[in-house]
Amino acid sequence: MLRYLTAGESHGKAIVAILEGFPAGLKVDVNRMNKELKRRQSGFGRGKRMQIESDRVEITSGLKNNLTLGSPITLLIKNKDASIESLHKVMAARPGHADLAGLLKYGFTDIREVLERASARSTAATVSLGALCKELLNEFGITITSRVLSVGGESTAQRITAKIAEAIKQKDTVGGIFEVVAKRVPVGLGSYVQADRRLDSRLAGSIMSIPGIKSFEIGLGLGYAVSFGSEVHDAIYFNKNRGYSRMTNNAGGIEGGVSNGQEIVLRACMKPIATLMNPLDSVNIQTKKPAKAAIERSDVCVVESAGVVAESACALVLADALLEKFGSDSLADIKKAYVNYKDRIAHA
Ligand code: EPS
Repeated sequence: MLRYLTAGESHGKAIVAILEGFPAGLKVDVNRMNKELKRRQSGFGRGKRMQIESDRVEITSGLKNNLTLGSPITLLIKNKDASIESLHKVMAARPGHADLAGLLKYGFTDIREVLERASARSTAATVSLGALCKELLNEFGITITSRVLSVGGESTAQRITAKIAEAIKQKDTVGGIFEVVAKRVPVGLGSYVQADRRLDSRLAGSIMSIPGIKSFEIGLGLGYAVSFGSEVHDAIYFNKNRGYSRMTNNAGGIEGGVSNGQEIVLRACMKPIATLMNPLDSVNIQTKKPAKAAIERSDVCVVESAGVVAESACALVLADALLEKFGSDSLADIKKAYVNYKDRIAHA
């Protein structure tokens, strides 16, 4: 079982992740992992923090000569802005942020204590974990990519840029929809036999854990609600050379909670960032008097970055499901089991 924990405050010393259950014998390309971290920081609409940080991962355990040891892997990303001890108090909760619920839950008197950990800065840890899982998936030819489908209801590149520019001008923020596609995922990952083994529920949980994600769908998703079964289920064909095939992929690569060998297609909606430079009504948590919500340095649009984070969330689930199916100790053993299985499927 692949397990992980992350730690770190947005302006603390570092963001950290520990990954356990990762096999021995994988050669890790840290430069390639750092490219993933850089992708997370990119996109039109990111805030000033992205100009301060240039996230780079240090692997401080579980690796020798760039080869994984099978022991827990520690991933560390140092924060350049580590000013947590001197930052000002935050007194008016931002609608849409964890501010108010977190304040009440933990009994704080300063919203700063909430937003430091509730910050999407934690997604740097997710991406470092996902980058490592991508290194493993890469050994099996599995790739995961993402793209922005729409921002603020606009879907062409030009209109999306204009929409984000408008949000910047209006001191507002804007959300949107992104898509994640995983290619060459073998048939048979996940299972229909138990709720917590279903690949779709695991992907949903992983993607919904990304801050700001408000909806998630697989394949045709909500589109299933307006169609007849005959119009949307992917008919099955067989050819001696190619084996089983489909002409469509409305299922998004998953049937009955099991990968079916088609591309896995996921979509999610990232809400507009909660920090508005022209803030909404809120309340001062000390005086209880009306106040405008706090203004913190923030982003305007992070749909592209959210897609990169979701690739990692997806990579974590697929790597876990792959290890569950083919073994998890030694990469050489896993590869043998994988080849055997592929051979059986090819002759099924
Ligand atoms: C982020 C770092 C944060 C924010 C953003 C994401 O840094 P700072 O608060 O110092 O500007 O830019 O987080 C949020 C907007 C949020 O609401 O959590 C990052 O590294 O992605």
